[in-house]
Amino acid sequence: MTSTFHRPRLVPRLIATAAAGSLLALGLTGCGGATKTSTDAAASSAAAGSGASADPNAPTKKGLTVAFLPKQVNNPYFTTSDGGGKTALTALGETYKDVGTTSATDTAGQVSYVNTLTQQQVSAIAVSAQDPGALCTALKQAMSSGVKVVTYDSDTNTDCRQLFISQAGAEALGRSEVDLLGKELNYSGQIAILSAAQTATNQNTWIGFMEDELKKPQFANMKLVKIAYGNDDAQTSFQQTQGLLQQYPNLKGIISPTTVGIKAAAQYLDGSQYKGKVLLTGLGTPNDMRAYVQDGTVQAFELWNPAKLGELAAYAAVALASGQISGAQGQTFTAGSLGTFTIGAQGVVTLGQPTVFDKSNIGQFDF
Ligand code: RAM
Repeated sequence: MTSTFHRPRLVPRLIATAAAGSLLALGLTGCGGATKTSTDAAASSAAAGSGASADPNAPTKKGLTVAFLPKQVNNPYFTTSDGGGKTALTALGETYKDVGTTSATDTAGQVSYVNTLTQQQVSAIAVSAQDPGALCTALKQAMSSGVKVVTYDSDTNTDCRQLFISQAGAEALGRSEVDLLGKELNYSGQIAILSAAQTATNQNTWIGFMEDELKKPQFANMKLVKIAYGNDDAQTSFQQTQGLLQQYPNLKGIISPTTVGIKAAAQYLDGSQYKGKVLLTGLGTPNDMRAYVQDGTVQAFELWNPAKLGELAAYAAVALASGQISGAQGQTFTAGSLGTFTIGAQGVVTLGQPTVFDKSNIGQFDF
């Protein structure tokens, strides 16, 4: 496919930080003592470009621009995650840029942004994919023109990026949400899932593990009756919740693995006859969910720290753009105060474990 310049529909939100010379000394200084050989660099990995050689002791390049392209720019979750990216890039004296669509289902818009960033020859793109396949051609063009590509939060196909910065193990996330709801419901009753976009890689992966978890004998009396899609839009998610309750009056629980969805579902339940009767869990931010936990609409839910996810994506992008890593399994890089990370199979780097929030701890978190 030829490279076509598409003008983004939105004016990019540009929050650039100029390189501050004195801060550069704080930058990456190699890989925390890891000794990597060219054989390591060529180690097997499905990630595109990972066969390229890497030098863990290469200096951090100066004057890099890393562009964040979230699923959706007006989503507080991404404001926080990308803010973490900005923090990291500012600390390194590099330039941060943030562009994206207001809708989480504007796949064509997201592709346009990738093309524009490629034209602009940014050093690296950190993207949360709205749709795994749709971005591939554009991301491959970006990589072949020298732009490094990191996905974070929501992945594309493994050959369409160099690294995926994963928030937490997808399997543990999916299974634990079912386990949380199962305990709350005494393992009995109809349940539904309120997801984000139908194409979202992250939600679909988690849902796959939820469905698998539900096959275990202890869930024999819990039945998943519907997966609804709120498209990470507050109003659609609210209406979908209402629709679920109308269609399934005996519904006992909802899992919403999206910060927008769980907030809208909590809002709906809170103002309805179902408050405290239909239980809700999933992935939300403590700030969005605090009131609903305190008033008993929601007992427990999960999330990782989105700011740390963005920070890690930024450090990974800078390490790639500096040639310290190439994306091959086993390579390591340092991510400031987050520590040293090792690239796993298929170019996946995992931030850590999610936190379960409930009445006992929600007061301690502010994001
Ligand atoms: C929404 C988005 C994002 C997801 C979180 C949990 O903000 O769908 O991709 O990771 O929820």
